[in-house]
Amino acid sequence: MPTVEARPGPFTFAETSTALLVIDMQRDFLEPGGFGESLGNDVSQLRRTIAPLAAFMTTWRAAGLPIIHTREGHLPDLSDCPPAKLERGAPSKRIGDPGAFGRILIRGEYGHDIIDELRPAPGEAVVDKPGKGAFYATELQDLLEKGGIRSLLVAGVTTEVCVHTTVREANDRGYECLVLADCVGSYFPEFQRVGLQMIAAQGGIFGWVADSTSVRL
Ligand code: TIU
Repeated sequence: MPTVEARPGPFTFAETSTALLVIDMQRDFLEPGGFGESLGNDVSQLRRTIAPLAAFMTTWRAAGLPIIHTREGHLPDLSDCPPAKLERGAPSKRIGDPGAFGRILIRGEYGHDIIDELRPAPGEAVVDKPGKGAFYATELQDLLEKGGIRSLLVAGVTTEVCVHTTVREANDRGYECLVLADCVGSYFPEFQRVGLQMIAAQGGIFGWVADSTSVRL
């Protein structure tokens, strides 16, 4: 069983019961012109995660271990999008509005899909979620139970929003989570730093944190 030198202490996982969970590495969050930028964010802050995560996914796949991808987005009729979420963002650049990559954060649109660099391999699960957390209104828990998964290595964007919500939810459900610091990103450097501290503080209040290079299979 690999042990990772993590914060606040060693994280040990069994390869047979661990999945890599890659959160929302979608064009709408990472590419200029997408939803993330429409909210006034600097997408370049997220793009530093792409190279380390691509390398880690290659290693993880080579070991024959499972990857689960998520995508945040909504049905074309927006019936699964709460009003307050719809009203966010600059006028005419809100969820469902036409953007550079199709309708913003709508399932089936080009911008909603995962960036080319991190495209899911055939057979890897892709979980579509309407919320920030990956458990709410999705099949994720069922997938994990059927796969016998007890631990998660977590990557993706954004650290303080969808990654945090998902890791908190996973922790409450009994999954042990190691967040890969170099493979999660925030639009805000301060939130990245504090977001990671929040996970590992208080003896690892809802998880562990380490760089992907610390994981040796
Ligand atoms: N805006 C922001 O920081 N994040 C999101 O809207 N979604 C995710 O974090 N995936």
